[in-house]
Amino acid sequence: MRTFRAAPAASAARWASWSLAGVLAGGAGLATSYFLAMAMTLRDSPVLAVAELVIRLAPGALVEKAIATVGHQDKPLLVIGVLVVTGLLFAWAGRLRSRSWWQPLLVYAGLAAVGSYAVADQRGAGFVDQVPVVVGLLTWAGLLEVLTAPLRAGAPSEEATAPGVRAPDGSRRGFLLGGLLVAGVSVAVGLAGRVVGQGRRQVEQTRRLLRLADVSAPVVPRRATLDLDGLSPWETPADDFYLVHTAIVVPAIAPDDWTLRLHGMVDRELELSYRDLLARQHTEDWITLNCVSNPVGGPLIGNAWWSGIRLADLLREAGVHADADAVLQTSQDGWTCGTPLAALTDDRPAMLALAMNGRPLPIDHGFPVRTIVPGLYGYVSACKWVVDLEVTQFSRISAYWTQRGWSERGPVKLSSRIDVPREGAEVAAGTVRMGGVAWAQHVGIESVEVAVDGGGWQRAEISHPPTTDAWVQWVASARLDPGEHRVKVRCTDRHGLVQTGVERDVLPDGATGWHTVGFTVTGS
Ligand SMILES: Nc1nc2c(c(=O)[nH]1)N[C@H]1C(S)=C(S)[C@@H](COP(=O)(O)O)O[C@H]1N2
Ligand SMILES: [Mo]
Repeated sequence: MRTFRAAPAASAARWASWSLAGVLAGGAGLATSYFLAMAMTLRDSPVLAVAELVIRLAPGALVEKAIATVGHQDKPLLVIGVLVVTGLLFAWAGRLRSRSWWQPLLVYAGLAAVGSYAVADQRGAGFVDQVPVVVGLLTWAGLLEVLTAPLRAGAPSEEATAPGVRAPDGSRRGFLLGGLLVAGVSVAVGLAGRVVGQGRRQVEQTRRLLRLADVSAPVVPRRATLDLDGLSPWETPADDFYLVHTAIVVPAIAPDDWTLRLHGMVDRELELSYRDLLARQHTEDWITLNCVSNPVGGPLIGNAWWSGIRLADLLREAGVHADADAVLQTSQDGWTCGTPLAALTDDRPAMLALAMNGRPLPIDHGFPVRTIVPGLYGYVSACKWVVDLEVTQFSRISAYWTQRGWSERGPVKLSSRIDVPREGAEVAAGTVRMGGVAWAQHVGIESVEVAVDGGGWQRAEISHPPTTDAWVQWVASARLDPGEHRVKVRCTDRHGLVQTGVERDVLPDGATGWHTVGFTVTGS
């Protein structure tokens, strides 16, 4: 039985110290994760992601009521709410540390799991979006140890703490100094995050307000689409358009700060500003962009309405030397690609694009200016945040992906994909409708065929967009009995080339093979 108890005031002070240590370590973790999210230009910090998750999970009626009650303050209030709850949990974790080293870790891990889930639940989130959460968790765990070290030294065990016995002055001072330092650094890191995030926010603001007079809104051509539930939309919305880039910190370039140098094997070097581009004749087209890393049937493809300046015109003005055969493109993030000069000067609408689907390019898609070349994979042509074009020869250059084993030339391979039914889907017996997309940029799709359960090829209906640079949609149907079925698809281009069934990996110049989908037809 214990005969002595710490005087209430001293005990309260000790509890307060442990709680404070928990809150300070937690705050430092939040500050680091916020800074990282801003520096990596991820959309939001984990805290905001959690707040948004709460909004998504809350019943609609409740959200509406909350908005009606607190007006437009609902979001800040929600963020504050999330911060208060986390703060209390941080304090609790701090106290737990007075008893055990692993219990606070469980609290932190739980919080990190919620943050991680919220981040992953955001549209288009990937592995890198988890980095701030992980670093935040490590910061919590590490700093809690550091901050509570003096407290643990000052109170080695409960029995030894007699009434009126205070922690030695040294450890007390140590705790306070450590706490102040952590608090100060956290605030500094948080502010730094704000400053870093501001660049992108300002550019995003400029982008939103930008009105491009010569850019017209996309109007999906009538004959370009077919009607089938589950088919990829013929025009890929910018928000759903696949993203591939090597940059972790995506360049945020204000249009006024952007210039492009066109030089190398030319008679006259050109230096162009964003305004120069705006003043020029615009070209617009539907163009389907593909990634060479797209596996057969994969999602790394999209079709958009691009507006910009024809590269053929600029190159003619610069006066390209006869012995040049390549253009080395450089992004402001240092990424490079080598593009065949011929693809930029022939009749295809290769362009410096300013707009995607009638709006200035999203930052992640290369704002303010990127290159788009129909018929070439993105890795050899579609330079985002492009700032330099050097007319040169392939024999003299090597570019980012070619240095890493990918082919120097990257013409898009004709291919096709099944969107409906999905792999593993269950569909009702009777006439089963199938559909998808097919592409053979700048040559055009002549026909699409499907084969069910190893039967013969059967012609699908295809859509007829007004350009060969965009994909077509296809639809087919078959009467199928209940049971397991497999469908495969292939296409033929207008030169008569039939899509090969030989299966090849994406490396070094794009996958081949027929997309195949297995599904179940249910009885009745
Ligand atoms: N600056 C830069 N541009 C780039 C890349 C990159 O990593 N950095 N990736 C290329 C690749 S591999 C592809 S497939 C396309 C993808 O363009 P998107 O992200 O707009 O879909 O961009 C190309 N342009
Ligand atoms: Mo790519």
